[in-house]
Amino acid sequence: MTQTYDGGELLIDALTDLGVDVVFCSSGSEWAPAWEAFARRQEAGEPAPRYIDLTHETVAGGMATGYGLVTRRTQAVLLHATPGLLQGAMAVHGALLAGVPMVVASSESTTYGDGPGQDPGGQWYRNLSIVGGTHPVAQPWTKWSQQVGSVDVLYELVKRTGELAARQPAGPTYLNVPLEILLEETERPVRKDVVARGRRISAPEDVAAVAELLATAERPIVITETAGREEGGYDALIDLCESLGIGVIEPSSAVCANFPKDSALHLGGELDPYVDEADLILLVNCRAPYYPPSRKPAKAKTVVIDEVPQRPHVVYQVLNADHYLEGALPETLAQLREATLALTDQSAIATRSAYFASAHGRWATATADAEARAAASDRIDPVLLATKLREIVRAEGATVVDETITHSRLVQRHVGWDRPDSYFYVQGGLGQGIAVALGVKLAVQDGIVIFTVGDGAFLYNPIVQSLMAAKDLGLPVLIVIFNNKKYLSMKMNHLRFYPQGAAVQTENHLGVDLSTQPELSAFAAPFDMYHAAVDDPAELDRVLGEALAAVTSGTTAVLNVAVSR
Ligand SMILES: Cc1ncc(C[n+]2csc(CCOP(=O)(O)OP(=O)(O)O)c2C)c(N)n1
Repeated sequence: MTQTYDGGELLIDALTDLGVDVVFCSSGSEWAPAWEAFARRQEAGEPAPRYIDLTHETVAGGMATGYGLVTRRTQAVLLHATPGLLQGAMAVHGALLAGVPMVVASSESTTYGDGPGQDPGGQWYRNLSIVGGTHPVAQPWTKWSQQVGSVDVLYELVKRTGELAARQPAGPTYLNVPLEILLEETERPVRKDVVARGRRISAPEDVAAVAELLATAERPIVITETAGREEGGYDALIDLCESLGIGVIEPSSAVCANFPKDSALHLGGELDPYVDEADLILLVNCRAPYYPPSRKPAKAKTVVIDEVPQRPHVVYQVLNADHYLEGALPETLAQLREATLALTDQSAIATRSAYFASAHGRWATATADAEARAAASDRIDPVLLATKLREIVRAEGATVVDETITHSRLVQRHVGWDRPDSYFYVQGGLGQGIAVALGVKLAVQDGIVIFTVGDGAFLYNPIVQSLMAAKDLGLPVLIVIFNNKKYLSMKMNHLRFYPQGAAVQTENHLGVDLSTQPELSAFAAPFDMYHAAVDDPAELDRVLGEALAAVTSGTTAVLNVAVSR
């Protein structure tokens, strides 16, 4: 066995020192030096991140996103040159939206076989190269993108790439590592582990100004999309709102569990009528509260609480702030709570809490009414399916990964959540969801993961490659397809623009029909996974029970549920 130390060894050392514990790879010939380093370390019993081979870039990127959402660690994804990067681009963009720190790397030769050192192979000269290099390709959908110029800077540059990814707003960064640099023999670097990032706190006078507003407000509400994404954010938001009597809205743009749905302060997902009744609105990690963006609350002052409120990757953003608090989220919420408690009398808090409790009661009653109506249907209403899934989530402490479209509001409402990190909406383009669910499963280990998806989105997924990963890596997931045999969202949008148009008149809805789809659960058959199709409400409990039992015993289950809408 050769014992040389080269760029491949150095890359693995740098990723290790960044705290990366899993490397997700979709193969390309540039990774031979990394594979050598892994193989040598595995043989020698030396510590190294776990290495995972995936057969599609979307699966590699999506799994890293799911794993990063739960672990909050910096991820590493190895792709192939420009083609692999382009194939993986949607998943990397998804990581950008989901705020997952991730080092993405691929290669572009800069010497094409005419340089000194080892020959990288003719494919770079003949096939793979792109004018300008791969790093400008990645630049628009990553936080930062760069090419490595020499093996002498590789160690520190990989670490810098990871450190940048982990800073707020966290997200993917990209490094173009030419193969000849990975092949080059080099000195071992002086190694140093990357430590946790420092946390910011808000200036006390900024907090005091907001505390004064909050102490005297009669109808203060929080609107949040991603408070729960920060470590400790979910609990800090509960502490703030429960001790001060603040109502909470998680709008349909909320993408993770931020606040318990059964709290008496939870007002649901609709902004009306609360936004216009409110006299103070705290936008807590909420990058796009209103639509249209220029909609303004009738009378409320707005406090924006977010470590980086102006998200650089968001093109157009209207926050309408009267105050900003830009410290780390849990710390800032705790500071605000302390400062406001000292100024607020308990009777005012009780009055606010009682008002929001009755509003929550109306929302809970409407939720229960919708569930009763769904249970009375002779077909499987999607609300019934969501309600049944809630029973599993509560009983098993399961985590939901959601890639539904028209059903996402009802999944959020009727499956709901009562714990941090128990719900993740798949952000970005369709087709990454199974991979994200697998990454979440890799992180939660023995916990149950339920993946909810429409039939259209399911068909966008690299199904074969994702199920293969589920089987090979021992990551059983309960996949539940809300199947309405169409892209309902496309039809709804079309009708919004052309309510009496040619498509309606002629009953010719292009871009919608999926009625020729094969039996979707059958994709599980070659993998010996549990699979079933169901369209009878009376059968739903049985198949859900069987599917859950299969997952508990270690086998992925694909359940194709014909829903009524
Ligand atoms: C990669 C990608 N391509 C296309 C789209 C556009 N798109 C959004 S929703 C949708 C249809 C989803 O269908 P389905 O999952 O069955 O959900 P439904 O609309 O029926 O609720 C499509 C094609 C997208 N979001 N991402």
